Amino acid sequence: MASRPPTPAPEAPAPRPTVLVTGFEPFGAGGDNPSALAALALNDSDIAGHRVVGAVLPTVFGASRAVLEDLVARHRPALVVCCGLAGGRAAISLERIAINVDDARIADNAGAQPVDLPVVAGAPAAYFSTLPIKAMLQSLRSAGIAAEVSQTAGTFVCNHVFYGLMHLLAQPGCRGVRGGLVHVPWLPGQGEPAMPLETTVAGLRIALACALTVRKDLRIAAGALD
Ligand code: PCA
Repeated sequence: MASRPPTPAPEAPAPRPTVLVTGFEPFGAGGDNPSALAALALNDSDIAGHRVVGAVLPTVFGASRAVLEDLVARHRPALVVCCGLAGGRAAISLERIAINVDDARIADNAGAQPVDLPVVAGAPAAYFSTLPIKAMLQSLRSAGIAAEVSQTAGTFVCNHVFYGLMHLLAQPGCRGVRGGLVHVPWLPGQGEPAMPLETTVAGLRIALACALTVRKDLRIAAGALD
């Protein structure tokens, strides 16, 4: 009997590209950190053909960057969006710039309070976000979600991680990977102004879809006078 040629084994489908979304542990006197709840809510979902890896970083200088670098090395994401809580802000805040300074008004979760130290000694004074923040602003507002461009991410752990991320993505091994930081408001009950978690999660989903699909940012005014 003529033997049939062996059927080739079906090829394993190519793994979906990933997008890394991080939040932070609670810090200071606050309870839940909405950034962590949102990152975990988005974990394993699909946005614009990408699998979301949602993770929580320690609110600790140094350790937060180490965990983030490990996540980037492990998942090789196409895009990294770090999220943090900015109590007192009324809108999803798309951060424009990370600066090379740690200046902590309160202690981090390990008790450290660095003052006027560089995030990375000898590195540039600042990095711009490589997210299309104006296009993200427009898509959030069109969806009826309060959004703004912010000109400062502060000098605490969020800026520390943002700077560390942008410094990492500037290295040759991460060419083409885009990243940035988004601050989110308090949850209802934590303080005013607040944003319900569902709105924050929906907003991040819209912002991520935009960042994954828009290559060239828009040119619309969203600056500040002070
Ligand atoms: N917000 C803090 C650190 C962790 C967080 O969620 C910040 O804005 O620096």
